[in-house]
Amino acid sequence: MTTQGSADLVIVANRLPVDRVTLSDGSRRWRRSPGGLVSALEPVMRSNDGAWIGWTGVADDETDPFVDDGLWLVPVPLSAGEIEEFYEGFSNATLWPLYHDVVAKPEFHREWWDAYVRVNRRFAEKAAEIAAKDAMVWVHDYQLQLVPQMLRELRPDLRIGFFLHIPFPPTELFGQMPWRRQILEGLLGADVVGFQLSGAAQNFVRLVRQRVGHKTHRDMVYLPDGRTVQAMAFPISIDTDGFEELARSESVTERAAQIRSALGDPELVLLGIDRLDYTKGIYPRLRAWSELVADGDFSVKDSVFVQVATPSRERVEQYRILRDDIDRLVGRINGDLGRLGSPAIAYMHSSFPRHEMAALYRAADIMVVTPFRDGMNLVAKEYVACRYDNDGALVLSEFAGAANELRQAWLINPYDINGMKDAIVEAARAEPKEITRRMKAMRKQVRENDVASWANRFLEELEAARPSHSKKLRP
Ligand code: GDG
Repeated sequence: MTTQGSADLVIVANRLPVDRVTLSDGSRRWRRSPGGLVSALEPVMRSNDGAWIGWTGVADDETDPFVDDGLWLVPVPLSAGEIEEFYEGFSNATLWPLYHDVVAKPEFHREWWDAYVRVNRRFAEKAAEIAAKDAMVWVHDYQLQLVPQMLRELRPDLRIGFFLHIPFPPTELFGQMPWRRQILEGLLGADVVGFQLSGAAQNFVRLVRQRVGHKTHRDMVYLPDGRTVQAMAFPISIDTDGFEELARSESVTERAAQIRSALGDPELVLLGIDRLDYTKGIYPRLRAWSELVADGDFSVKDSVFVQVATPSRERVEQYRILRDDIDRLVGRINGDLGRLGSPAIAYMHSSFPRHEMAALYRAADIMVVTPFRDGMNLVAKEYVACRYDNDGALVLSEFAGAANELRQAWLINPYDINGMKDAIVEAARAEPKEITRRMKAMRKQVRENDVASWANRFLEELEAARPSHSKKLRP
């Protein structure tokens, strides 16, 4: 057995919640990466000697564990070869497309799988080393599905939770995976396996019954050794108050007005914000918009579509192809339909600070979120959180997890371009009363279910998972 550490709560994720930045004087610092997850977990981590295990984002980085702003961060090194095979390969060119309905064709390579196993073992060994006796370990996402089982073997005393941020595919698609049984067994090392939606939890339980042969009942799996595993939905959310506060600030309000004036003070601003990813449905969305303009439903004189595509996974081939496709599409649409000073689409391939994101959300009359498949989609919830006047319309794909909660959005099927066009027209022509009714209901949902309540619910379930364990987290 590995020597035990002192952390009562351990988060294991592919990335640490910091980025290394080089300042103008050449010195190097860690900068906390923005994101609801870390701010939601920060309080409970501080009161429980929490530690976060993850990669620093830099190849062959051998940084020792360090404390950043009160958080204990424990780096796991990845070599350049492992980044290629484990991260870009198996995680992002095998699992990512397979789990998103095979929107792109997943590639199966045995060397990638070997790297996935090797890297997962490294994360599990690190967690085993730093977790205190009976500690809680919470493993995150598709890059680390083997960690629960590997860790369980090293440290049977731990309570282990796993949360998958992306969809879990139907049995027919998961069946393609050559290492399907190993992945299911990897996940079964956890006491609680969490998903965004209950349908995903059901897919998992069904697969365990079919492919591993364990007994199951509803959301429970019964293992031959007497242990049980619970598969449940925990829809993730955002720091709702934080977004609203930012949106209400004077500087965001000013910036939102500047954005509209920079766009030529159009009557209607539509907005899309996504990582540049083929699952996000950017292509059909822009096509729908271009047809609406070409058909004369909207004119570039008084309306514009702002599309922000944040650079993502640029070394993975499918992402390069997508970038070229979108560049070409935007160029063609603006070439055909734009006028001097009035493009049909204002396209930016760049990432922005949170402040600018909030200003964009404030500046947009209609937010258009059209993924082919998405675990949740936080952008949709962030837009809602920023619309404190109960104005603004959300057009949302029914294939985003968020559609389960944001029922009052204009729900669309991204494969149905005409349906998408109709929804955009309806949202643009809707009476203010109708817009308010819908937005109010969505705001209630997002206010009552923020990321802190998500994290607490998960940790409470994990705490309850093994009643024989007396250890409790300090609030
Ligand atoms: C995965 C799942 C699930 C984006 N561009 C910028 C920026 N962002 C922020 C957004 C939002 C986050 O990144 C993106 O989250 P999404 O949920 O929309 O999508 P994924 O990145 O695919 O996330 C997804 C999520 O995990 C959580 O479980 O919802 O389904 O795919 O918060 O605001 N933030 C800043 N600048 C940008 O340019 N500052």
